[in-house]
Amino acid sequence: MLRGLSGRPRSLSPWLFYDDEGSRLFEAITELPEYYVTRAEREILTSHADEIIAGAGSGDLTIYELGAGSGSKTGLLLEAAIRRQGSITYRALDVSKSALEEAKQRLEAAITGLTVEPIVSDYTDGLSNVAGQLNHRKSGERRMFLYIGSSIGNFELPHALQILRDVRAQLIPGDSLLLGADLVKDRQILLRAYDDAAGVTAAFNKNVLTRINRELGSNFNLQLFRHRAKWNEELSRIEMHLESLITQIVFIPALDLQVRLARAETIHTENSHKFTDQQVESLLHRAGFSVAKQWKDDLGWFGEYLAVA
Ligand code: AVI
Repeated sequence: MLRGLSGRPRSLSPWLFYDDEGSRLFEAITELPEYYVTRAEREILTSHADEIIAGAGSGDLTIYELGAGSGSKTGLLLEAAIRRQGSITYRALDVSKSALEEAKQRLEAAITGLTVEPIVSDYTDGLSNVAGQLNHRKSGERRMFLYIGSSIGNFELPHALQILRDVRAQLIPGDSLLLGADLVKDRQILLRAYDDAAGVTAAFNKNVLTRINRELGSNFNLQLFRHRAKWNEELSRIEMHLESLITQIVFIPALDLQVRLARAETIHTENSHKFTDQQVESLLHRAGFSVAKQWKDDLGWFGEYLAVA
């Protein structure tokens, strides 16, 4: 954080968004009329879950998910797997132990035939920290990894590629990865999705300052910052920033850092890359996968890619 805030341009890691309040605000974002991402992906999974699971091939399927979150879309795939083979083990990876425990309770109560095995892991730093849990393969196990929700878009491309390669290293021929990716579309639609009329995304973005104030004792005044969503055409991504409305100095005692912000200077808080089919395919190829099948929502705004090892 020290490097991001003292460097130019100034930045903060997007993973700081997800404290309890940030996770609640993100769930609220997924319900916004402007934020089509979650709805478009749910539409695909609702229409094609059986086909997706059939694409995973035969064998005793186990589903793994990176960044399991609230798991509401995943339920559609778990139910399809149960229709096919009677029961399913779902191994959910997430940094938050409490989110995983909550998801286990909720999903096992709602879906008969489901066993949830939480794996606490920050997969963004590689999967070697949970190698012990991943290396053990049940005999006859066929794996399907899920990396849905276009979380892949929140990483710079080299890091995104590394995550896909880490997943590939856990798979053997016949296993698969289901990757959800948000696609390039009209700029105004994208900007509205990241700067909604009700101001929920603005609150989500500014919440990072509240978190730093609470955890590091700083004195960011939220009134003196404005949420900005920008489309970066060259890098094909939406960027979220917090723009300083005046020239100001913020002190962060825990880092012993004074941040001098000029008027209109921004702190870059998130990237959300938007892909073409070709870009997703090329990323997957470079990570050692080939694309077996892909699906889109009716508007062609979101893509779901079944990649095989
Ligand atoms: C989690 N991730 C895929 C979201 C996105 O669309 O990039 C995070 C988000 N940021 C603002 N709105 C939603």
